Amino acid sequence: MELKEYLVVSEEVADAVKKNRPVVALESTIITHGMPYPKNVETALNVERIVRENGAVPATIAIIKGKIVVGAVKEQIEYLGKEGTKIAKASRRDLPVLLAKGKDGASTVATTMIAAKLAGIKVFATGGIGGVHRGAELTMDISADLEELSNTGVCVVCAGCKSILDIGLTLEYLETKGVPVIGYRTKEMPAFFTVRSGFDIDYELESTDDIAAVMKVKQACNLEGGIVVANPIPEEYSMDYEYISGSIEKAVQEAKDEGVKGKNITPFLLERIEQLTEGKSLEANIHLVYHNAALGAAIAAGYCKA
Ligand code: PSU
Ligand code: MN
Repeated sequence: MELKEYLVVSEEVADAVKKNRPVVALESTIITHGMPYPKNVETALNVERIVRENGAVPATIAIIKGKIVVGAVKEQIEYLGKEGTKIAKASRRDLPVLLAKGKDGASTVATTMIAAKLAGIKVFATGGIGGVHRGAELTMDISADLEELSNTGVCVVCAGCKSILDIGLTLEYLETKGVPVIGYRTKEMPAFFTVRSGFDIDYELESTDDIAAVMKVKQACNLEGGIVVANPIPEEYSMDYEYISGSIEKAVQEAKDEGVKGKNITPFLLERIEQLTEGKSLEANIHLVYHNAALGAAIAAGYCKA
């Protein structure tokens, strides 16, 4: 068995990688588990368009019928969006089983990083990364995304992480694992729906070329692993801190009461928060993903010319 039996890279993406042109990887769990149909498909296609408008080739990643697809086409994105949570959420541990069984899977941040690296893609844009869950000192629920960031050399552009997680512990974990966290024009870790979280980050960089330079140096020095670029949601879409915190607290309590665990927690919380905010969280979510797609394309372009 060889990798090429399991990895299908679209011609456009393969060609761009070969010619050192900017490419941005995109995940599919955000489509299947992060947003409802049909907004999920509409958003995924808009994200691809935004990446293109900003000078890069989009590469939506998913596991389809036992293949890691890098550069999914519109029909595949529609399929993922319609099937939604019927498709398995696929993190690192799920990948070999789904591939061996010829099944479908939605790539999380971890799996998208793995696939991006296999395809030679350096930049990946998404909404939020997984992290250390609240109460992890008892549940040990720590996303495999953090381990992947420690090992896999891809730059992940996100709007921080949601306060469904313990943001402080997530930052501690990233520090332990040697993952640089860079604030794009901010010194504060953004909390997904809000610009602020109350947690400082060590490095603020002002330009995409500065970020590309960090990526290049990291690679030159054989410092394995990824980079987190935290890009705050645009002010005009940032939600009221008290309002969103109230909804998150309520959703977290419900998850506890209903005994929701493991990989089901994040999708459960996302859906409940959307209901509790009457769809306002979804609008914020969509806009921050667009914002990250544009920044990801600019970083990828900076990397290619550096
Ligand atoms: N956070 C979000 N939206 C998401 C996810 C996280 O705000 O859709 C998804 C991403 O795919 C992420 C995954 O990689 O959930 C993390 O899940 P877990 O905590 O089970 O590793
Ligand atoms: Mn988990």
